[in-house]
Amino acid sequence: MRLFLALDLDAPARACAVEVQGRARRAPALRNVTVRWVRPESLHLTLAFLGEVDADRVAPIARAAAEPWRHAPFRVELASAEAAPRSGAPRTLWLSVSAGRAALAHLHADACARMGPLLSAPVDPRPPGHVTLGRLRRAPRSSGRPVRDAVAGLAVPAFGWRVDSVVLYQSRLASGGASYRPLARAPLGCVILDAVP
Ligand code: 3AM
Repeated sequence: MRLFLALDLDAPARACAVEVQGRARRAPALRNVTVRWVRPESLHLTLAFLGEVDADRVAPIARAAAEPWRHAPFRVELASAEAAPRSGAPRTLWLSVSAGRAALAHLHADACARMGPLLSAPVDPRPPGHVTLGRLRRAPRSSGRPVRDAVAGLAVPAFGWRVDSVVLYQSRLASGGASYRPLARAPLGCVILDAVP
């Protein structure tokens, strides 16, 4: 089973991301390439991709993901849309995190420490930093410059939300795009607030 941990956007942030998707769809440079847009209900910030996991490992991973996270809730802000990678054929359109990176890196490190012992391969050590809006299908290299310029020109107003939980998702790949099924959810906020002897 293909699993990942993610942070859900709240409803207003989701609406902002959908609005950016709508403007991107109408950008002339993007009409010449095929983009598989992430459905509104599937928009998320990937905290850690856990990979393909054997069926017998799913329950312990779900139990671990359902344990409260010792991390205070924090605010994530997104600003600026980008086409990645920054050179060559563009493959992904995303919104970059502009605030909350340190908290995200910390939570990601916690997720790696919690999930690592339950997985057969290490978790990608790169801290998270974007919300994917869409994926380009076989875009030619020559589309890179116009696509990157069009996406950078979207003038995204900064928006964000308060992260207060982590969700374990199963990713199901299909020809129409991936769909994500929540398997476990746990709150942030289980912190010791004062010195405890
Ligand atoms: O939508 P984003 O980019 O946030 O890119 C995949 C997606 O994240 C990422 O996991 C999320 C759910 O599918 N992903 C897929 N395969 C991956 C891999 N091999 C991966 N991340 C790292 N390594």
